[in-house]
Amino acid sequence: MPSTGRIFGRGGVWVGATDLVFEGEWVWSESQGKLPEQHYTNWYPGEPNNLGSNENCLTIINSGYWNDIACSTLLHYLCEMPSG
Ligand SMILES: [Ca+2]
Ligand SMILES: [Ca+2]
Repeated sequence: MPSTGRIFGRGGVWVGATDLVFEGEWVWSESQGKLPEQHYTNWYPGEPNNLGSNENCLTIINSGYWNDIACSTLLHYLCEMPSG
């Protein structure tokens, strides 16, 4: 079984949540479900920190925790598939 570092790479992977519309209000792009009211969260301690007032997109980092980083960062991504 590969380590999460091998799966996610050094910078992590994109998943579809953002607080771009309202700072600090995280929303899944597909379902529009808000975090954490409607969904599990796993932020790294101290995150989301909106570093430089420019971190508005959610990534899963090597440890499996979540981090917010600038949406313009080039990373791999995870896709959501319909169930069934
Ligand atoms: Ca932000
Ligand atoms: Ca961050």
